[in-house]
Amino acid sequence: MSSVIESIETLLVDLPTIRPHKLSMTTMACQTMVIVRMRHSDGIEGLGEGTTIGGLAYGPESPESIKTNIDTYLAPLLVGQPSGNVHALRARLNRHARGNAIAKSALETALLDAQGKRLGLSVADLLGGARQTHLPVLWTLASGDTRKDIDEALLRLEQRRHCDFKLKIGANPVDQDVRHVAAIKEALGDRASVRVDVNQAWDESTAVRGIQALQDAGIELVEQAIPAREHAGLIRLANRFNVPMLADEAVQDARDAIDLVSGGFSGAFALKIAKSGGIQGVLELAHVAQAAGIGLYGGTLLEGSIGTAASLHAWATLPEMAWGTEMFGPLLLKDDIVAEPLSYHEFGVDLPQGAGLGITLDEDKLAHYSRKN
Ligand code: MUC
Ligand code: MG
Repeated sequence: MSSVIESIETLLVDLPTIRPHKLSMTTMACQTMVIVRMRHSDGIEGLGEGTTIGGLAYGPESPESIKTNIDTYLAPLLVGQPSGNVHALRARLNRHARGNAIAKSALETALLDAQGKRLGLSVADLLGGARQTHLPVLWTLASGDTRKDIDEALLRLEQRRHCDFKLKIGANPVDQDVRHVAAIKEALGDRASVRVDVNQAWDESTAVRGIQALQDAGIELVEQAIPAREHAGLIRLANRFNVPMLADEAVQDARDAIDLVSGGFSGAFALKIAKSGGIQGVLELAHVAQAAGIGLYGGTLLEGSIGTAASLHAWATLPEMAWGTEMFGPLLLKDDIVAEPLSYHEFGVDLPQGAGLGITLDEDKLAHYSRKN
């Protein structure tokens, strides 16, 4: 008899970060992941992860809402259903539940992990095959201190772990942020690509002033300078400057991609499985971008190893991305809940091998870091 989904367990897992991570809207000292354990009647377990940044600071889903909404609304739509048809199960979730992209992404990851294990294929193979097995990974400098950020970047370069750096700005007055960025770019020179992420903190006129100064300082990419919903403003900024604009919060899914492209956006799109409700949704977005000649960037919501591995399987199926990836989430955390951490070396990360995601839980660590109530 074919397999059915038997149970779906969700766990809130709190892991401390290696240093405070300062973004325009919050400072993180800890990351909370929602880990999904989906058990099937053929004995296979699928793993998934739904993770956001800073409670409700980044978007409308918090770790607690992700867990509650899976437990109360989404899991009952899946339990008892045949295990193997991920397309049908995704459609069922979308038919009965609106929004909740991160929760849906966690569930779809668990479905794909289980299906891969069932068929003896990696998730990338399940999606048609990997075109890359070692993906470039950038590092985000966000200690909040210029000297510390420079030292951190120099160390990463020396370790050959990262040669592209993203600076989180927008929390301070624009002139102060620009001085901080320019000092880091000057210290690193041609050894590294330096980009910034403003996380929506500026209005358009501040953005015009800030981006002009960042462009003059040699910054290579400006991510989400203005609020997510201001598509017309983002298009104006992209047309005004030579330095490319990277749309992040503005482009959640293929629909946003079509709006931006048809409005004349030139620049790049940050992909995140969490924004698009999972791997299938993010690949739809990627394919729109590819058809429109928009460059891609493999983004993270600072997921741990499970969410990062899921993203890597998706990115691996695409041609090399114009702006690489930022799949460094596990490196920002003091510890891990998987038996074999992802392998970071030579300025990138290896696509995990093995069936499904290629990830095995460390049960002791999972129990240790799981929230008890
Ligand atoms: C974002 O907005 O890009 C990615 C790296 C990082 O430090 O924060 C994220 C989210
Ligand atoms: Mg961003």
